This record gives sequence, structure tokens and C-alpha cells, in this order.
Amino acid sequence: MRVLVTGAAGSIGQVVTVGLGDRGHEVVALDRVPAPDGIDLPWHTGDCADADAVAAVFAAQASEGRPLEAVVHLAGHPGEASLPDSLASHTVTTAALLDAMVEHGVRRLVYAGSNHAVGRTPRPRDGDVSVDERPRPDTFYGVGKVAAEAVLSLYADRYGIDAVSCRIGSFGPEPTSVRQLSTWLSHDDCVRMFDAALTAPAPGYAVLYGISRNTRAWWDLDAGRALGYEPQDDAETFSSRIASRPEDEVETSFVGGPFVTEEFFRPALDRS
Ligand code: 15L
Repeated sequence: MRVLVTGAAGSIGQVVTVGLGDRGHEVVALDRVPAPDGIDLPWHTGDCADADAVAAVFAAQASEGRPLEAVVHLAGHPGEASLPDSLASHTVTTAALLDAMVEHGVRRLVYAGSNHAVGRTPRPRDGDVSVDERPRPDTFYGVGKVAAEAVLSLYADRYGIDAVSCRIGSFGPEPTSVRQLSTWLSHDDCVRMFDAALTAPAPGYAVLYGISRNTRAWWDLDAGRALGYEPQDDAETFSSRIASRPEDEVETSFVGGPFVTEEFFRPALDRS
């Protein structure tokens, strides 16, 4: 599949572009910055919040006879910001891509959603947090991710686009805190997840939790498994290296961990 990967220069992007290429996909990159040294991919430089720049990428690919077939949308600021900045970074970028997809007949978008879309969900007494939980963002970052999922759902209903939001937990080479023993997403599982979401037959609009097969997981993995995402790694392998800290209790009480704390309370709008 010829896949446009946005945010290709980022930490997830660098792993996913290589991994999808290894799995036989033809990766085309888009990022605000030029290709990092050593990366040899068809590379477009532009901002996904700029609808004209996004449309130009789809048009350029089509005119070269290499039309895009799917999008993996990773671009976006991976942390808290003002409400307008969060909406621009996550929601507007998603909408710009979807408009270009409709124009060019591209049928699938796999989105780097985030657990922070439901970050204010408390840990259940027993059982796992379902993907059917109501949107419950913990930050303006989470609001931007919820709104992006709403746009995906709208375009799935209106235009029949297959749109999968992978609500990523804690992506990294290894877990670094007690919370991450539950929420970690390994590099290899991240590639497995995006590959499954790209190739699952007719998912329509779907949501899954992007975590590894962690012994201490409490977010439901069944929605991902239904799309063919079978995680293989387990954060428990690293547990002996993780020291406990006083913050662990609050961090493990809500989906969003540290993002629920008062440290993140701030006005929605920056004033001059
Ligand atoms: C995310 O979505 C963020 O991008 C990242 O900075 C971490 O906060 C991660 O979630 C997490 O919850 O560990």
C-alpha cells in the first residue's frame, strides 16, 4: 500500500516509516522539517495544518503516477498547549488530510490518537477501560485528540472513509515509570498496530488502545485484536529497572496519568 506518513521525522514517525517499509508498504513522508540524515524516502516538506500544502502533496503524488492509497497521521505536538494550538495541531491537521483524501479518492486514515482523549477516566475497580468510554480528555491536548476523532467519525459516516484512531499509550524503547508498566507501547508493537489498522478489512470508524501486551494493562485490547493487532511485547520484562516514586499512586489512578494533575491546569486561551 502506498502510505503517506505525516510527522515522519518524529520519534514515532522514524520507527513507523522503517517498520511499514519492512512490511512491504511504499512509504511517502510528510513533515514540517526536511528528512533527517540517513533517511531515504520520498519526502514532502509542509505543515499539515495548511490545507493547500496538504492538497499539493496529494496532487503531486497523483501527477507523478504514484497516487496515495492511505494515510498514517502522526503529525502533531505530543503534549499540552493552548486550546487553539491543540485544535490546530490535532484537529485541523486531521481535517485537512481528510479533505484531500476525499478529493483524491483515498479511502483510509490511521490516526495517532492518544489515551489523553479519555485521560480523565478513573481506573475501574475491576476489568478494563473500554474503547466505548465517553470522551473524557484530561488536557487541551486531549480535547484536540477527541475533536480529531469526531472529524474522523464524521468523514467515515459522510464519505465511507475507513478511519482508525489508535489511542497510543506510552511509546518508547522501554517503560520508564510504574504507570508505563501498564501503558507502554513498544516500537515493534507500534509497527504491528499501524500495519494491522492499515490492512484490516473494512474497519469503518474504529478506535483501539495502542499499548503492548503488558501484564499490568488495564485498557481493553480486544478492539485492537478485532482489527488484527496482536501485541507481542510486555513491559513486565523491564519491571526490575523501575523504581517506585510517590507520584505513582495518582499516575496509576487515571488513564492519563500525570496529565490529570494540577500542574496541567491552565487557561484555555493565551492572552497578550
Ligand atoms: C501521549 O499521548 C503523549 O504524546 C506523550 O507525551 C505521553 O504523555 C503519552 O501520551 C503517555 O500518556 O504516556
